[in-house]
Amino acid sequence: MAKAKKTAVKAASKTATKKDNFGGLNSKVVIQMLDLMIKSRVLEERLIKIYRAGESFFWIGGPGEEAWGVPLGMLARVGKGLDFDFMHLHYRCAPTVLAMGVSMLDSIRLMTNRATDPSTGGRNFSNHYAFPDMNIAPVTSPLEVQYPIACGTAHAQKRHGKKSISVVTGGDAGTAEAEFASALILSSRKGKELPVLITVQNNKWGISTHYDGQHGENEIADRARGFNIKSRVINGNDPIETYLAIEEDMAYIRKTGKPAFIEAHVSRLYGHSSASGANQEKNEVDPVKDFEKRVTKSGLLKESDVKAIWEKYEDEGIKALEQARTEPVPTADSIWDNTYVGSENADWRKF
Ligand SMILES: Cc1ncc(C[n+]2csc(CCOP(=O)(O)OP(=O)(O)O)c2C)c(N)n1
Ligand SMILES: [Mg+2]
Repeated sequence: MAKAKKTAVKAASKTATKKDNFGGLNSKVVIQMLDLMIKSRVLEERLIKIYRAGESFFWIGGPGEEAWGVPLGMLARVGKGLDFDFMHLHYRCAPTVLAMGVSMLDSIRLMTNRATDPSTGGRNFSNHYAFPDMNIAPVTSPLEVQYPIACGTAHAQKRHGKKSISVVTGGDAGTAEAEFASALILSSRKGKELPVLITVQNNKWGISTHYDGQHGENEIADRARGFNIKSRVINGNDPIETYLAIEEDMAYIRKTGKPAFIEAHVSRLYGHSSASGANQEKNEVDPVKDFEKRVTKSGLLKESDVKAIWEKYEDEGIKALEQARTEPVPTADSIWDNTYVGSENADWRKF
């Protein structure tokens, strides 16, 4: 564990290697990116093992979206309140929340339904995070509701005037929902544009329905272009291309107060969820393995350094699970906590 850290710091003192300049990014950023991508993969594979061992009921998550999600989390301005960015994420966002500073332990607490889970008190699925102190809005199971909600926080941020932005993520199939169209309209009205980064992670699947045959537009990004939103398609399996695109678009949104749109092509590496078996897909690009090869080929890290990173996080994941196992599950008397019951809005008859 200590060895991997030391190696990373030593390599970070270089600015780039001769063989690969990684889009001009500092080598410290490149190494941090690979480190977090591996961390995310190890966590997700741990969550799948937890499901298989019968220690949880359901798994859904983000293996295959690391090259997209990690740069996004690294570039977010993390904090609480309107001075900082708001994140409206979907259920494949583990890479992003880990890059923002969420721990493996808190993810495993959610997966194993512990009362100590800070997101939901042990009452929701894996990867349904909520971290108010980091402006990470609750991940919802109903697809796409996060899109117009992101316009709401963006509206408040615009009025606040501190150049913070809202970010929203979601899948390709979900764009069929009306809320997606609403967000394009709400964010782009002339003179009232909103500082929101609208994104779609296109893995070409909605559970078992393929992308082909479901879209009249040539690419999802075309729909944003129809509303004069700055829009592009990127290879979301390439973390360097992704980092540079998000960095540029975030700067544009902060400067102009206007929206931007990114369609990122990504992999779905373990199928939709545990409902479809959570088995590894052999025909999908593995962004973590690809980037690992690129980094070692460049000479920035040795294969042994990368192996040490995997081992470090395997160790962390196992220790986190052992810790979560010792913690209590929610009790029946907390069933109404954090619901409308008992609050001022509890009785609809009084509305
Ligand atoms: C409003 C709504 N309709 C249907 C579902 C059931 N459902 C859950 S995930 C999913 C597929 C979503 O596909 P996509 O938006 O492409 O995201 P991906 O899972 O591929 O990342 C569906 C239909 C839901 N959760 N919410
Ligand atoms: Mg999809």
